[in-house]
Amino acid sequence: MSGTNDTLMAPDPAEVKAEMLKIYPAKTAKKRAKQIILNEPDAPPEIGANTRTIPGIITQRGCTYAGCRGVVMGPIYDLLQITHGPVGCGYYAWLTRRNLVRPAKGQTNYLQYCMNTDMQEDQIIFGGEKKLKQAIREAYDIFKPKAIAVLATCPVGLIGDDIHTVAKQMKEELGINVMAFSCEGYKGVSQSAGHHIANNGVFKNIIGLDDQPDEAEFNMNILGEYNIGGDAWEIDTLLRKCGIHVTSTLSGDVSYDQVKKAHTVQLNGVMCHRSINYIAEMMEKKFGIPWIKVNFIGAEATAKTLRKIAKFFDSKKLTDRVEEVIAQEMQALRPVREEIKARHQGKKAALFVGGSRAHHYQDLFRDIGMEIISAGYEFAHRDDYEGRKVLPTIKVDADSRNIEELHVEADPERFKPRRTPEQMAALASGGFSFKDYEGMMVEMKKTTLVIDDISHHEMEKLIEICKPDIIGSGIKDKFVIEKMGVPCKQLHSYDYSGPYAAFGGAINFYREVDRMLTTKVWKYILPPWEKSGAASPELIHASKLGGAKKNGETKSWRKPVDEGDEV
Ligand code: CFM
Repeated sequence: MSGTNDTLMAPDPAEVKAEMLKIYPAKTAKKRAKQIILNEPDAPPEIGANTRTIPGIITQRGCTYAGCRGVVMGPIYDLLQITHGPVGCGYYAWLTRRNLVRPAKGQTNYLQYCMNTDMQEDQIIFGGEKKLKQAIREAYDIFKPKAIAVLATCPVGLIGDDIHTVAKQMKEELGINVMAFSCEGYKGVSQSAGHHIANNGVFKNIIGLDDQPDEAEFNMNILGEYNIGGDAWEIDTLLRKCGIHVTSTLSGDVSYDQVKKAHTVQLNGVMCHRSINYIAEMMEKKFGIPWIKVNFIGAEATAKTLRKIAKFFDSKKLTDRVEEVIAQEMQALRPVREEIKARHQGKKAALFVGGSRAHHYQDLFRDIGMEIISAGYEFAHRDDYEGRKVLPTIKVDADSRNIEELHVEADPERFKPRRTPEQMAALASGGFSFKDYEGMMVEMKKTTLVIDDISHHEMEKLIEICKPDIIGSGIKDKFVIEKMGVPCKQLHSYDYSGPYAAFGGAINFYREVDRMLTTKVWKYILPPWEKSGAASPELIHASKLGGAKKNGETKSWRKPVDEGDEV
């Protein structure tokens, strides 16, 4: 059972892989074999990623619309967003993700609204442009927003509604910024395509509209940070303590006006490489803003990131302050970490999350001495696994060709390198690197199983054979995992907890994992492989607890295992 080490063995990863593939038809097994890789940190082997999920396989992925509307656009809280499509598609538009906002007094916040054109059969047959125009007018009359975004769901593309022309016409009619996103759910193999479409739209339609920079000595953006459970607030508080100002967090608790001037900063820090690398790259080309990879998940990772940012700004004052803050924060964190580490050293975690967290959260588990036995993304690309060095070798297939690659050139007036060539050379010789995401695999142990777009079947096999003590994953598999007696930490929404970023967040995370690993509740769940020939789950539990029928009565299986146990 989970929570203890006694039954843990070290199964041969190659055998685990074979066992996972055994049940599949030959063609499926062949394809999945490319997505289940035994790691080689020194020279990460090629992994199959960002390819179509095989029909019939239960995947955790979402759709392109979810990636655009829900993930990247969603948190821009005063941009009025209208989903063009049937009403059911509006689901992802309404607080399904814990991207928290705390708009300042007097600021508008549309996050609690779900705006949808409610396409009916009529529009599917005769077209929905008229209804969309009406919806935009209606929304404008009621809310008088600064800007409106229209986001397409599948039928819009199928029937060929020209939402871009509608947006243009409405922009003229209303005199505000109206933009459209062709992010139909089927556009790509996952939500990843939706990130790219959103990046393009934000870059074309919002970034650069306001050239007035915030007044701050050290000024940067945090890109790819969505304030899940309050992470962006934790990061902002920490950076503020150090004296660093964040102009725009894309997109976490951010206003339309903040995004408009994102191009005025000196540096871009990229948290989630998968969802936002496009904007980072385009801002560098057009405006000359360099980007570095940052990671505020994990105490050691946070300290490393702060030092990297300080190095870029090259100021003694900032460097000293950063060291002071790290020392203070670590002093508070260390005793908690050590206490929890003592209880869980050597326990095993597996992580299957999205496009960046399956990497970042490894640091948090390692902070408390835990080992990562397997990890994988749902929809990341090869560069997120193997590092950006493989970018030139990634095959462009029909699915990726579907997504527009913007042609970006240096802005004739506004392009301004943030560092002189001499400064760049000095940074490089000091070991500083820009655009340097090395991916997940270099940081994982040799032969660790790296599994892309894991299926429910593979997850079950992994649990059955490798018996991890905890799994970090999402809502779609959380309860399947927990029914097998293994605690599952939701690393998308954090269940109802968080923040987990920066030092304060790390403490929250250690405590949460500690609670999950020490609770006795897992003793009451019998995983399927321990059941044998029993008639009902009640009976199995009753007999396991020594509570089988006594004098015609059945002892409740919910009774604690050990007398005196507190549950
Ligand atoms: Fe980036 Fe994200 Fe992620 Fe992502 Fe997501 Fe998310 Fe995620 Mo869920 S943007 S790739 S599309 S870090 S919603 S905040 S948790 S799958 S790992």
